[in-house]
Amino acid sequence: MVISVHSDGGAGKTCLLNALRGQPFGSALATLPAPTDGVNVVEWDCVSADHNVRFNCYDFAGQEVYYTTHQLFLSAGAVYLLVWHPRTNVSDARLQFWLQSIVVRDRSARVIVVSSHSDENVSSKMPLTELQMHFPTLRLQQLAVSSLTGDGISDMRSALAACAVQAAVVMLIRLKAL
Ligand SMILES: Nc1nc2c(ncn2[C@@H]2O[C@H](COP(=O)(O)OP(=O)(O)O)[C@@H](O)[C@H]2O)c(=O)[nH]1
Ligand SMILES: [Mg+2]
Repeated sequence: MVISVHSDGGAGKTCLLNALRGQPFGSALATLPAPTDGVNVVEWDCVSADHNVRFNCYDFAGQEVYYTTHQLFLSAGAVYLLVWHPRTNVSDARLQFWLQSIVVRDRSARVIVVSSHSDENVSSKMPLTELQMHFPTLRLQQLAVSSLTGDGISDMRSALAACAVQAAVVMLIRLKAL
């Protein structure tokens, strides 16, 4: 199963993937280029309360020069993480831009919109209802996390594993229908 992680640069994608994979905060910033250059692909065995799932995680560069190439990597059935730093204005974070780039590839994609940096206690006014109205075919949910303190990370593992299981069931049903 694929996790595809998107946002403008500096929102916290790489730190989030490290936190999900149980790596100490800042550790992989030492081993990975920061900001991420191009795309990093890492394998992760996600162990959550209910399911164990092996993910290939695509950590994309936020730099503008790469935005169009992201399209090449978006695969149907993937789980998408759209990371947003709540200190950034919602329109500046261009959530609609990223969702549009996902929906053209996979109209019923599962997308978790992630408010990062929850340790900074900035109130996050996530317009999820509005986004859902703009993109009615996407399956949107939101979570808040801190990769620094680990807050919300375990919930995110469970949410990702649940999304992966749902996606696998849908694929099986489609295969059986062939
Ligand atoms: N306080 C805090 N800082 C974070 C958190 N996540 C990332 N950062 C910092 O935000 C900056 C950008 O993070 P990074 O993961 O490289 O962003 P990316 O460009 O989206 O991959 C780095 O300086 C991180 O140390 C977090 O949850 N809390
Ligand atoms: Mg990065």
